[in-house]
Amino acid sequence: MSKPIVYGPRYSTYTRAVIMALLEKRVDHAVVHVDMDEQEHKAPEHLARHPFGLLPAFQHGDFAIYETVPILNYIDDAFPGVRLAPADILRRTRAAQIMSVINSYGYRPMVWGIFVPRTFPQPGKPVDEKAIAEAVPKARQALQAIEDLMLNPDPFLVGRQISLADLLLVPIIHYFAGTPEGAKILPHYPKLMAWHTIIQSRPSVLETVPKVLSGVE
Ligand SMILES: N[C@@H](CCC(=O)N[C@@H](CS)C(=O)NCC(=O)O)C(=O)O
Repeated sequence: MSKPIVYGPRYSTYTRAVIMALLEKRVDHAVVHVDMDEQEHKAPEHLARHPFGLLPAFQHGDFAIYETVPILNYIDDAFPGVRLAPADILRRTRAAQIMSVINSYGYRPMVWGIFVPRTFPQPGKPVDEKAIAEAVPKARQALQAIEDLMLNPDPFLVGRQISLADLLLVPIIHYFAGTPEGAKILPHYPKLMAWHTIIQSRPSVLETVPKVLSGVE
């Protein structure tokens, strides 16, 4: 079958998680850039891949998927290599629960509520400090939940092996950690801090650092 294609920009946290899964499994793949600034994700060509106009979308042969969690599960099941879903039912369930917390409660306050307005202030407009301040307790609540759900003393979120939950979370924490709010809040979650320190040296993480973080254009 032809190699899988990821549609999305490498700076998108969800797209990055999918690319990291492919790297972890050593799957040869292609990435087709879909630019958010240019609104390419709302163009008919992309809406045909993802009716909600979000990123990423994924194609393997004639099988197309949108929504990151099923894409990650498909990659794990369809390709050989390291298993990214824990075999143990409790660990697998905790990983699924953490992914749900990330999607439902963590992504929006950390990325859109704090990282985006801090990193890309609108020219000529003051930063909406009130909106950022409102996102902070939401981010804290999600981080506390993830910290509580982590299974210690293992280095990754739910065990000794990296899991789909780690891949979904790392791009978000990577962005958030670079904001003043993240730098202040994250030290309150020692397990997450230790996890972030360890996972940052993972090849799949290093290979996918977005230009916005690496400073390379
Ligand atoms: N539920 C979607 C969320 C994907 C998502 O929000 N992606 C962001 C980029 S990281 C996006 O497409 N944002 C564009 C927009 O909100 O218009 C998934 O799990 O794939």
